[in-house]
Order: sequence, then structure tokens, then C-alpha cells
Amino acid sequence: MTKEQFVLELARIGAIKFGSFTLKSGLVSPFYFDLRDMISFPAILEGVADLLVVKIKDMDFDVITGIPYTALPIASLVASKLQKPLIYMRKEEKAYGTGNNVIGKFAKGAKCLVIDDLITTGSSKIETAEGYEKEGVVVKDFVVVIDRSANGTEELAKQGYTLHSLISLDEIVELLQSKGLISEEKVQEVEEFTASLIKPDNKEKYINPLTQKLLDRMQEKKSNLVLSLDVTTQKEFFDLLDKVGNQIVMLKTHVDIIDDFNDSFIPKLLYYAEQQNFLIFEDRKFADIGNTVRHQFRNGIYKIADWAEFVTVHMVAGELILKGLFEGIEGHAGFVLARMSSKGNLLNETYTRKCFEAAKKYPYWVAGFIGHGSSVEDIKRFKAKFPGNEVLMMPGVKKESGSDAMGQQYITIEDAINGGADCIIVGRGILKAEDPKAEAKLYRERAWKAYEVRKKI
Ligand code: S5P
Repeated sequence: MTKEQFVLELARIGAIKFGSFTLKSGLVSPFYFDLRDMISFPAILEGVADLLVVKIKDMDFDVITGIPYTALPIASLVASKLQKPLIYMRKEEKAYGTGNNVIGKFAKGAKCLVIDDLITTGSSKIETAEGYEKEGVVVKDFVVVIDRSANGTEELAKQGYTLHSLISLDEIVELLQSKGLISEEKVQEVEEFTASLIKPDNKEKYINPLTQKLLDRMQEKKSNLVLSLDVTTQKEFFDLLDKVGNQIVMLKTHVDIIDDFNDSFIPKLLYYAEQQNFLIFEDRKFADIGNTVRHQFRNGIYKIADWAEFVTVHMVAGELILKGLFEGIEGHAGFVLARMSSKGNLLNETYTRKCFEAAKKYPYWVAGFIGHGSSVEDIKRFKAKFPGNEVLMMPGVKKESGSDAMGQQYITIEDAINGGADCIIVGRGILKAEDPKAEAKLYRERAWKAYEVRKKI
């Protein structure tokens, strides 16, 4: 099968389509490629494997892999034709045991050629390579069946990888146009669409209004300190607030730990927020199905949606929890718990990535992420993967690093901010100090100074 025949076959089975398609991101694309069903057409599968064999037979590699699911059967066939060993990575990361995320036999340091069906931005390829590298496999080259990216080659090259592609989007468009299968207008639409994807700040432009509100308030108050006011009586709560309210940009509550909660609590809290100019964040950590969290957020005795602009959201029940919480009401957004500060928590890298994907899909409901890290470098790597302009809110912060007896882990104010935290969330570091007022001032000054230095660099 020639390349041209292969493309025509893909069009025939509906694996490549031109029209108007709304993508997950909300963007409307003039084309849609999905090679999953190719496996049910043996002649096409055989054809693409032969074309790939020709492409890669002189490359330098010890093992072959395909990215599950679509590319795995393709890679198996190619590996068999070339008599090369096949390995693959579990799609779900093992959360227990000693790793062994790679299936198949390979020597440490083996050079691996990675096959995939498509490339869009290159980011998932880079993640795949990083995953393999952690397991002792060296990745240098990627081969994709279709390159529909605007600048995937450059993105991969920046990280030291080489992209080879069987067919580019341009070639497909040219061929189908020459056969009269797509119109001149469609060709232009495709060109405009791909060009729009490379505008560097295409994605950066969107900023959640609640994120912006927080950033503005931070500048206004010269504070990125969030106080976690974890006390259990109204008296303690408001006595402390009297002392520290002026230092903080945001107050984080756990309203359900107040023993003597009554109808006067919320009006009084709102009065303080107004007087001392801070935002309110109820750390309710919603985690149930959409319909239940909707009630937990809006009903019951606390009616959180009436007074808290920000709440925490676990992604464990799936991304539609965001819809359950925020659909149909204005002026609220979530901080998604992408990583936790507590020892032994079960939020692994796959889970974190899912949190980012959800935020990418529903940017208007996600103001930021809660996160933590073991070092400045670790936090930097974590933050580099944020999909947009979300803020990083970091709990588990104290003047000195350490831990408590119930699993909480602390890093220092400076490490948190230098790594990329936009706000630090501090509870006992301030609450338990002899002079909470002076301590809040000290935390604010240190955190703000580190933040300003980081922003200048
Ligand atoms: O991973 C997390 C997420 C949160 S929101 N780890 C945390 O500690 N938190 C919250 O931050 C926690 O519920 C508590 O209210 C606060 C930390 O309090 P501290 O007293 O340890 O500073």
C-alpha cells in the first residue's frame, strides 16, 4: 500500500474527516482524526505497519513501544515485522509495589523507539518519554502516523527528542483536495485553524475571573498569605481574626468544625471580610457525585455557596463534579486538589495529570490547584504542567520544615514560594504562635518578599 492509498483508505473508513468538530477544549476544528478503528481493517493495519517499517528500519533502537491504546497494536505488528522486542507502559500507573510499570523485557538503558498514532501538541509524548526514563528506558525518537500538530517537531526538539512522521496534515489536505474530496475553502479553514494554534499566547489569554480577583487582591494588600483559621469556637475565631485579618489576602475556613455555629456566624464573617478586605475560601473538599455536591455546596445549614467564593474540590469522583458544583451560579471557582501535603496520600502522578486535564476542559470553574512538593525543584516541575494561568495554593507551610504527628508535612515559606506557590496557606504556624498578630505579619512579609523576587526573575 502506498502512502496515498493509505490516506484514501483512512478517509473511506471515516478515520479522517473534514467538517466542523467541537473539540474537548471547546475549539471548533475543521478536521477530525481518529485511528482507533483501523485495527478492524486488516489490510489497512498491515499497510501502515509496512509503511512504518520502511520509515524506521535504519534507526538506532533496541526496543519498540506503542502508546496505548491506539498505537499498541500497530507497534506490535511493526515489532514483529522487524523482529524487535516490544515493551509497553501500563496506562494506569501502579499506585503500590515497586514500580514495574513497563511490561516486557528490556535491559536497563535500552534505546526505545516510541510509536503513536497522532501528535497534537507534543506534551503527552514528553510525558510518555519521562515515564519511560524513570524506568530506565532511553527515549530519543518518536514516530507518529499522522502529524497534525502546528509545532510538535519544535516542541519535542526543545526537550531533546526527534519526531518522525509518516504523513503530515498538509500532505493529507493536498491529496484529498487533488482528488476533489475537500473544497478549497476547507483547505483554507484548515490552514487558519493550525496557524491559530501556534499563537504563543493562544491559551495564556484566558484567565479565570476568580483567579484574577485573587491576584488583584494580592497586589492591593501586598499579601499572598491565606490563613487557615482552624479553631472550634466563634470566640476564638473572631478574636484571632481581629488580630490577623489585615495581614491576609484570603481566609480559609472549615465551617463544620465550629462547635457553636449559628445563624450569626456567616453575617459576622462577611462583615469582617468587608472591613478587613479579604476573600473567603471554604475548604470543604467536595468529593461526591455531581448531584450530591451540588446540594452540599448550596443547601444544608451552611449554604456555602452563599458566602464562599472559593472551595476545594477532589477529582476522585471525576471531572463532572465541577459541573455539579458550579453550573448555573456565578462568582465561584474551585481549587482542585492536585497534590496533597499529607504523608502517604494516594494522589499519584496519573491522578495529578487528570486534575490538569479537567481544568483544561473547564477553565471557568477552576481558579487554581492545591499542591505541595518535596523540594523547590519538585514544585517547579509540578507547576510547569499547569494547563493555563491557574494559581498554586500551598498548604503545609511553616517557618521551618518538618511534620506533625498525624501525617502533615511542612516545607518552608521560601521553598514554597521559590518553587512556584502563589499563595501559602498557613494554620498552626500562626494560630499556635505566642503572638499570632506578630506572626501573621512575619509570614506575610516573608512570603510577599519571596513572591516579588520570584516574579522579577
Ligand atoms: O493537602 C492539603 C490540602 C489542604 S487544603 N493539606 C492541607 O493541610 N490542607 C489544609 O491546610 C488543611 O485542611 C488545614 O486546614 C490547612 C493546614 O493547616 P496547618 O495547621 O497544618 O498549617
